[in-house]
Amino acid sequence: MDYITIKNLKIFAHHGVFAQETENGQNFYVNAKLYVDMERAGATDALNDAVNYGEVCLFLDSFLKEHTYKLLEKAVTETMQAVLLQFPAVSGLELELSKPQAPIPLSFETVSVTRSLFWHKVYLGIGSNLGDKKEFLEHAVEKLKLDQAFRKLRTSDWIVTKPYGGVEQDDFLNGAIEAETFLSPDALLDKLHGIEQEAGRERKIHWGPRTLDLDILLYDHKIIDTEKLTVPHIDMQNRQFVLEPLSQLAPAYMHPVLHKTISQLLAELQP
Ligand code: A4P
Ligand code: MG
Repeated sequence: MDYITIKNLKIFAHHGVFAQETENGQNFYVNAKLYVDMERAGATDALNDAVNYGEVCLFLDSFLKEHTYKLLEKAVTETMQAVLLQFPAVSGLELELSKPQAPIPLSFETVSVTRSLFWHKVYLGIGSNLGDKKEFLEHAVEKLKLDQAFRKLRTSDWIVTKPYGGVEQDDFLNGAIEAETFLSPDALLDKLHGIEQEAGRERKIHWGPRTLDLDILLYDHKIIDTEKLTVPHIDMQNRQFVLEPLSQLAPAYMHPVLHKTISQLLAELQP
């Protein structure tokens, strides 16, 4: 993967836990690795096709000067998000913030915190079978669109589907959503639960009626199996109401466990 490196960019700023640090300020140093596809810039030699590293340095300088954080961890996290939002061609970055004058009464060269943040491709399943179903789906999509943790959002058609899973209930309206997010899988799940709750979702009957259901179908090509989260969604290959809309958005996407494309899985499911 192509990347730009920035080494030891010196920035005078006011981050720290102690009053004298936020009042007097001190020097910080930034090391950054910015992942950028350079295919085009490498061919055209045009600055317009490149991420201007001068602009990135100026942005880092003003962002870290304008804000004051107690912790390096928080400063790094907020700065990484700001860079991703300010420079859309940066697909991810690693950022180290170091503080050589940290108030430690010992001899040391520097202390630093390093984190990384990337845009991830995600596919979500969405469904409703209570009340104004279309309104619930569209309101959820609006919420995601307004949230800066998501970009490049696309939706499938909404399709009417018969209830799956043996609980007698009203027909569903289902769809799929494609987006990029910088949220981790757990943070994404929490965000989706928040949107479900706002839609008045009550968790009563397993597989029962719901105003809004948002599931994570795919997260990059990651395989996750924790108590809270199974990705790819554990039952997606058996669900026409998932595969049909998903195949509109990502027919060639390879299921990382079953090693079949979404189109193949849909074809195998259809009678
Ligand atoms: N969880 C684990 N993996 C995931 C994931 N990939 N995405 C955990 C989302 N959640 C995941 O889900 C229970 C817990 O699953 C979550 O707290 C999370 O930690 P839930 O949404 O609270 O409960 P639920 O929806 O009742 O159960 P479940 O198993 O999620 O049901 P599904 O799979 O969502 O299915 N028929 C049609 N035609 N259309 C539908 O949309 N939906 C269902 C519900 C049944 N029949 C349907 C439809
Ligand atoms: Mg669910």
